[in-house]
Amino acid sequence: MSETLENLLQETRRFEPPGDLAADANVKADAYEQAGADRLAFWATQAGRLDWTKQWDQVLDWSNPPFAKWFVGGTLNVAYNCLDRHIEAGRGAKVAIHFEGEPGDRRTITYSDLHTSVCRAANALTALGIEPGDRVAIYMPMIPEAAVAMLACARIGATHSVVFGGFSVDALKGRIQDADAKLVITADGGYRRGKPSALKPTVDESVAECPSVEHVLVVRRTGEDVSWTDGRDLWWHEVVETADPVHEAQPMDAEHPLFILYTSGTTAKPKGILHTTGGYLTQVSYTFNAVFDHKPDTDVYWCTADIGWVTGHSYIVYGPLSNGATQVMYEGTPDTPHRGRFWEIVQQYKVSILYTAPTLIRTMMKWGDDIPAEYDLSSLRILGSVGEPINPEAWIWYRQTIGRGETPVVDTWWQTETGGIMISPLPGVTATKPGSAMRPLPGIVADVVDDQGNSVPNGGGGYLVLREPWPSMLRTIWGDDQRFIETYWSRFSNMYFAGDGAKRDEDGDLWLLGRVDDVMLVSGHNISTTEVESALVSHPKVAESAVVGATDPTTGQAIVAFVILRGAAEGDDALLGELRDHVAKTLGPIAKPRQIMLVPELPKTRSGKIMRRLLRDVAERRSLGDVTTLQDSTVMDLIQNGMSAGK
Ligand code: 6R9
Repeated sequence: MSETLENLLQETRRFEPPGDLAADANVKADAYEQAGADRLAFWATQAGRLDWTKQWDQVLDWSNPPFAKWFVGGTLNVAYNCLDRHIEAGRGAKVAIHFEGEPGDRRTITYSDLHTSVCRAANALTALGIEPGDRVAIYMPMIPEAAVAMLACARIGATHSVVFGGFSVDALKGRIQDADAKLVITADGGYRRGKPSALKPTVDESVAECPSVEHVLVVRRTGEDVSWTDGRDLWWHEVVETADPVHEAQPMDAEHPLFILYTSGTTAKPKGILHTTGGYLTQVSYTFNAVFDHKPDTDVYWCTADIGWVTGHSYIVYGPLSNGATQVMYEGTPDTPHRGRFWEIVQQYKVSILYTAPTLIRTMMKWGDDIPAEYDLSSLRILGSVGEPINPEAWIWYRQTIGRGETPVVDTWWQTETGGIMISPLPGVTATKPGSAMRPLPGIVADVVDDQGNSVPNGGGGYLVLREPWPSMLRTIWGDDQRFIETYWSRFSNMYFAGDGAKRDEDGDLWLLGRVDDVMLVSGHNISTTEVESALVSHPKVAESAVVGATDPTTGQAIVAFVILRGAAEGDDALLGELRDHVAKTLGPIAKPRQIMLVPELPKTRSGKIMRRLLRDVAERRSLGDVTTLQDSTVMDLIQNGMSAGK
């Protein structure tokens, strides 16, 4: 990219925190001052929220950048911090997880129950020969045993590698091999879209080519028949549920590897992002408390992510449990058996903090306001968003329709690599702007820089970078330090390159503009896909859109937009003209799409991010590239057959 990104979108709406929430907030404005005055002392204070078996000697060792060590010399156990200490404080009877299976089965799991399960699993894993530092692959549906498996690994110092349960044989095999996992923990299957969806056959096929795997531990969830390899395969209910429920958590070094999580990357080999123990838990625990203003005695929290993504690791397992939260865990899809399922769950459990993704918010918008209107959502007091830029109109819809026009919306920017939330409003402090993630959290130093790595002034756009190390930062790419340096630390010297475009507005607040690879270059102007998409979504008839730059003989690239209409809206040539004009009016004539295509669906990754690469193939009339990470592989047929194009 030769120039900085254009900033086109003007958004002037502001939402102050509710007075009572601000008065009673866990974190107040002075946190920014404290962290600004002494960042390392600030993080040391946050580390003090955890129980350490040995105090650290040094907060940060940055003598060999970019390889950071946090809380050097300290020891602690992550599972102890998520379980035992709550029980020791008399809160063992508190509900940790309200599990809601897709078929409607329910389980209420207290902290004591979860502790017992994790201790049994820890003993079982040890009996299977798993030792500290060994890798364990976890390939599971969204059931409590997934969290139990992760915590059991943490308890004995094994490094887990969770692979999303929707991934294919090749993806699972590659990840098991890259990490040399000794054990795979899986289930016969889980429930998706109203029926059982098998997992064990994928494991069988993968493990056939993974000589490092000694055992496969299988949870019985669906009860469907599975093929069985004697000696290798073991049932969870035979091995774990009969194991000794007493287990003493072992102290781990602060830098002991806690988990590896692979980021898919668009083309290249997946990167095994390595997270360690003390710094990771410090940051996810603090940010859960700060960003969601979590009150352990009254809040019920629900994060709709899958445990296979970093959001599930940090904000279903480690953040909430280290804070002693009560949370909902839901196994299935949002429209099974009906499109009100999410809101029914909010009503049923009186969820007060909801954390979900823009893709789901836009889907709910598309389904129409009358669905959430059927449920009592008055328990909600904080709404979170993560995963993609949230369009201002989707943000407003979330606040108005789900949050009664009262609840703060926290748009949280972070990555698998950052481990925890980095940029976000604080709900009791920040006057929010729809579509902006606002400011780096206390203790985080982010910036927007130009091509040369110079900070852009307010009103400018460029690349998002992190200027100082942070506790939950990735430590390396598993087995590939060189790639770690090249990917994140070589674009600019002494800065972490996040790969996202951003702008800083006149007030100094940050707006994320999507991956820099997606930026379009139109007649010499860099235009962000996010801004054009947001302009389209601000039209009352548009539910969702994805924008790409297609090669164009005159302008270099031209803007091609794919649009899903809201509810019952009818698409005709007049509407397409109106939408193009609407973008031109909102952002300026340079951003007017050359072409808009109405589509029934958009291609998304399994974590809900739009795959613009495939849409570029459509726009440029090429055959499609790799579609294996698509959530639904039939979507591209739908798009190519059901497209009505307008000029
Ligand atoms: C947590 C997660 C990371 C990428 C990141 C960015 C996008 C995430 C965002 C956001 C704008 C937000 N992203 N949150 N963009 N606003 N609030 O999603 O991790 O799967 O590794 O994806 O997601 O592009 O670089 P991961």
